[in-house]
Amino acid sequence: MCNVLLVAPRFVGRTFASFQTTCEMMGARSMVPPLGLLTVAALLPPSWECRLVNRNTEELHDADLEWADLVMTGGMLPQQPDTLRVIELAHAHQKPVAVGGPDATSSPEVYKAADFRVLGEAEGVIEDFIEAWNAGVRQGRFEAEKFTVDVTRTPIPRFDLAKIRQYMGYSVQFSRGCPFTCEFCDIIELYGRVPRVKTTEQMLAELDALYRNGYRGGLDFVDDNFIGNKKAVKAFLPHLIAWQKARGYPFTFSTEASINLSDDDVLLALMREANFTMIFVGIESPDTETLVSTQKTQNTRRSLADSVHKIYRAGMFVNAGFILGFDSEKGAVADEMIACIEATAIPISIISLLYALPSTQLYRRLEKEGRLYPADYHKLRVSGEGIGDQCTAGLNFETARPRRDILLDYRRILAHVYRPKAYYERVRTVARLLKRPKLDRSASADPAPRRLFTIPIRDLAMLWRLVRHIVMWQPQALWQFCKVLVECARNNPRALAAVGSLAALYLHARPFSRFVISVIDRELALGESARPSVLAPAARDDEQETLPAAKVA
Ligand code: B12
Ligand code: SF4
Repeated sequence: MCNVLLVAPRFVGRTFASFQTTCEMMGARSMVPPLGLLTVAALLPPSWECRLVNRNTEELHDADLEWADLVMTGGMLPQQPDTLRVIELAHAHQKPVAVGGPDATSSPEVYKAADFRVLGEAEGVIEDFIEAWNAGVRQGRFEAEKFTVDVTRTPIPRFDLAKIRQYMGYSVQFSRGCPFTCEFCDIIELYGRVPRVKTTEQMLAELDALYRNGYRGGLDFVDDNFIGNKKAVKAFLPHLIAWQKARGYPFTFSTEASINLSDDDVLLALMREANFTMIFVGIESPDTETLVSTQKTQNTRRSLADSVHKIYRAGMFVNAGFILGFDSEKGAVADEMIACIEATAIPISIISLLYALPSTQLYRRLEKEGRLYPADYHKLRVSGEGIGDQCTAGLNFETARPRRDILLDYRRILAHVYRPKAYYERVRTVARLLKRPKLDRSASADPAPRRLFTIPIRDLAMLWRLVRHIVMWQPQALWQFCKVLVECARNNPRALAAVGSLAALYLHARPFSRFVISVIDRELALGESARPSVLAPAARDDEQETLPAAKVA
């Protein structure tokens, strides 16, 4: 018996991917519950009682810590400062802390204050930890063997621990790992290059658990690359389609996939039929030389616009990532990137500065070349306030072309693509091209939604809420929004939900892009004086005794 308090640490600063304003508009406090911690909870012995406190959505009270015998915490890089704070808080209550998750796995040396460091995928190491805990051990480092965890043994995450009203939806995971080798990517270092997939039965059991709990709505497949193992995903999707049809399509899905999805008509058709509505694609750069030098060759030898539009025609809209600051950039790249964003017509283009994440090929190369800045370099550069992700903390290294030029390019792209007119022009193209399927909801066991004429009152209420927010916070976008909405209602009404979603996402994207511009302006004003010195390799706190897999220190 053990009382385990799982604590999701707060994200520091402001980040694009948090979509904070969109969440608030929808009455939520965060996008999704922390699936890593929900999975860890499911791996603990049934006799251990678990509670979850997410510091992004609720307070951590003294009483929570008093209740706990053990605190388990961890997350991603922007959660690092708060993870360290949680360790302090737990220690102030004399409670031992086990830390894990992607950032602890990538940078274990940062978390020396924790009593236990449980690194890598929990499925591969938790049994040793539990055994040690039960034997009275109260300190140690445990490490899962890399990329060998059999995800077919991963239990159903403890979805019940999350207070769903605080979130936009849930996330699930079908596969881990990605077959590609992009130089800047930490996925392949953390989860490997051979995608490991769950079984169909396992996946459907997860969906059943959510469905039985009464959940309906968005489900994000947080796979690193949903189509990383095409054979497996093609075998799974027909069952997913049958599951959805049999229940009248209770879920709408989103995921992340590489652009070669557009080469596979069968896969596109299956995902459409399963009710996937949004795909995140890493486009990174329109420049072939850059893509080749960063080892993202799957994005070359194609018209990006044709590929993206093909996904639209299959009924799914695309959000994409773009990056500036690669060594291969010869001169100004702003015009080319703006042209690419406009030609592909991707409304939510997450444009960031290249960031060398710990433990990536890029990090190792820059370290060898003596070009890395210290971890807290942005505090030296500009005031640390609000700095949260690669948009504001990027370029953590000595760049090949002048830093000022990259920042000016970045500023120009953001200022251009997030103007209301430019944004809604892209939404208009989506609204025109998106061919959403007609879903047969007749098998639904849920009470039929109340309607005004033919439109569900729930949808009308959501539209009203959205319009109110646009009027209050983005009056300059109201006209553009109304034009696209009316045009879409006339010509392609099935795409209306996507237009609504994209308008809701813009409530966050526009102010966030302006915030990033203000940070860049601050840095540009400081000029060379803000330039940190590079990190001498010897200055790194390089750990340390790495113990063999799953052994106690
Ligand atoms: C979904 C996702 C998001 C979502 C939602 C995140 C959320 N709140 O849960 C969104 C879109 C918001 C997001 C944003 C970002 N993300 Co993100 N995200 C992911 C993604 C794709 C899946 C996360 C997930 O749910 N995984 C499924 C669970 C089961 O896996 P897991 O979390 O790794 O947990 C396992 C182990 O790590 C371990 N474990 C986890 N926690 C703990 C705790 C303890 C105590 C123990 C013992 C073990 C343990 O056991 C689990 C089971 O094996 C991962 C990649 C990945 N494959 O995980 C990136 C990832 C976590 N994100 C990352 C980053 C950098 C970001 C951003 C900062 C930048 C970006 N990529 O846009 C932003 C900013 C976040 C913000 N909110 O401000 C990096 C983190 C790198 C690092 N060193 O910390 C990752 C690894 C990959 C990447 N490059 O995108 N992200
Ligand atoms: S395609 Fe995406 S997940 Fe795969 S290696 Fe490249 S950046 Fe990483």
